[in-house]
Amino acid sequence: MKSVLITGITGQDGSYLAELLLEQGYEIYGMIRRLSTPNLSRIEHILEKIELIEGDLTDQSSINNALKKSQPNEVYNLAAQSFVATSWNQPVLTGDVTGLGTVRILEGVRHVCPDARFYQASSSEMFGKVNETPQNENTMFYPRSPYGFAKLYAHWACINYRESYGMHSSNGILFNHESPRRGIEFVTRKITDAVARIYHGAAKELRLGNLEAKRDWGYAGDYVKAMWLMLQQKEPDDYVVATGRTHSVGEFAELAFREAGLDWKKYVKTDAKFIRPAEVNLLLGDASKARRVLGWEPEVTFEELVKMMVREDLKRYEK
Ligand code: NAP
Ligand code: G4F
Repeated sequence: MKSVLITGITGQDGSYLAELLLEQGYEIYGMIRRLSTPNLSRIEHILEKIELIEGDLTDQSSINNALKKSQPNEVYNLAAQSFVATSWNQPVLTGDVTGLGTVRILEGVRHVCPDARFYQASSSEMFGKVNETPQNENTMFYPRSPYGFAKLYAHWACINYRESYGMHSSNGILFNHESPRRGIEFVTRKITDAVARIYHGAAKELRLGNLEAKRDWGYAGDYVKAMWLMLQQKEPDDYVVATGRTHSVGEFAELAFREAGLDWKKYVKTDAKFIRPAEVNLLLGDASKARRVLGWEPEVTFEELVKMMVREDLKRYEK
């Protein structure tokens, strides 16, 4: 039986990836950090089928211990300080976890299990102030936040460990992907959660920042399949994973409110508090390499994604 270590297993992607790999028959180990209240809600339904190991991306010995204990054939590094807005408030922590944390785990793999295949959660945020549209694996990087430049450092670390030590390390340059399990501070979930609260009379308005920003939004359940496919290839490589369609924050809000029979214009207010020091205005990915080499295709459309998220939040508030 193949064994796998997932960092960030308590996050959105970690939970979907763990479900996928359980279906594939993997023995699953997840690295979790100590919190005052455990954050296991996304993996509650599979807790009996996986093993959790305490560890933190800022702590080398706990990472090494997790690798020794799990003896993984595959390692998925999904853990990060992943919220772009917070990265301006906590730039050093973001660099430590999201950037250096990746080097710590690469070092761990190099010493403890050098034959393990490694996946790095790279990000379309690295394209930042985009140099061309759509963005592909050869597009120049121009990060626009401490999160963006921490991910870029991690991205290049992954490539350098591949080239220096012959490690099977791949970067998935994933564009935004969402789901009903998306953290509540990210704009899509903030919107669908607010739609449900407004619908049920628990809120009167929704305050957002830049409504013009455009993102290539896909479904997280589809994107974790691409991660797994990357590690099944003979050779490690880097891949853009995206839908090839882009929509503005305003369009997302309009559709989400409409799904609940509400007019978004009546409820959405703009608030300077949510405007970022520097913005990534437009992301649109070209995933033709992933399609060609991995045979990967997104299955859930933008409209289906919005509907799925709104319906789940409406159900949650009904309860
Ligand atoms: P997420 O829901 O925010 O999950 C992040 C995970 O990292 C959580 O499990 C969190 O643990 C863990 N973590 C945070 N700090 C840690 C630390 N110091 N040590 C160990 N674990 C730590 O993120 P996601 O949306 O699933 O994204 C997964 C990865 O893909 C992230 O690296 C993200 O930056 C990257 N990415 C995401 C997208 C996207 O659109 N979702 C796109 C491109 C790249 P707690 O539960 O304890 O907080
Ligand atoms: O949902 P967001 O916070 O996601 P963002 O910044 O694009 O980052 C996400 O995707 C990246 C991939 O490109 C990941 F690497 C990263 O980990 C994360 O998952 O914001 C999306 C857009 C931004 O342009 C933001 O300025 O929505 C705009 N926005 C407008 N009002 C808002 C709000 N974002 C948030 N979070 N909250 C608002 O009120």
